[in-house]
Amino acid sequence: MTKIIAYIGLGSNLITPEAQIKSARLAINALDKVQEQAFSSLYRSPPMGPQDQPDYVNAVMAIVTELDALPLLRCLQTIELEQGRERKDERWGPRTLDLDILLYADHCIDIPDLIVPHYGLTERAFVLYPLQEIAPMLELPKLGHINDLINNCPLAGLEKIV
Ligand code: ROI
Repeated sequence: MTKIIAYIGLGSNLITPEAQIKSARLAINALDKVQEQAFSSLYRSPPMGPQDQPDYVNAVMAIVTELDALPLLRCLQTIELEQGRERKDERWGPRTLDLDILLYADHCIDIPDLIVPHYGLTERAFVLYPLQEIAPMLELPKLGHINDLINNCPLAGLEKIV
């Protein structure tokens, strides 16, 4: 199996979000056939969607992996559950941990459980800015250069956590 570079978006707005992101990073690193290549700063942003929920902490991680996209997704979903993720009916409600496959090399995937590139990517400053931090030259399949996406995406209150 060839090695693939994938980008994972991490987000949390419940139960010490910074700690959730840090322990998710450790859990992803502990996966078989996954190595961390880069990890962005942590960023804070107001919620996109319903406003009656806490601010989010977000980050983006680059990994090198020999897992196919769907097995990788299943591993990430297991980590979400281990960190207390509850699936609620409310759309875009608060969550202890959200792990999304943003990109999987230059593959375009559209199967019932998984759309890659991630469908919300171009509108989400909390994804694009940390992604640009760790991959400033990135060309995204179908979407173009990361810098062009950033130029069309206002910060919307996103702040780097120092
Ligand atoms: N808003 C922000 N700022 N960060 C997120 O990670 C995030 N995740 C979500 C929704 C509810 C869309 N809003 C978010 O899933």
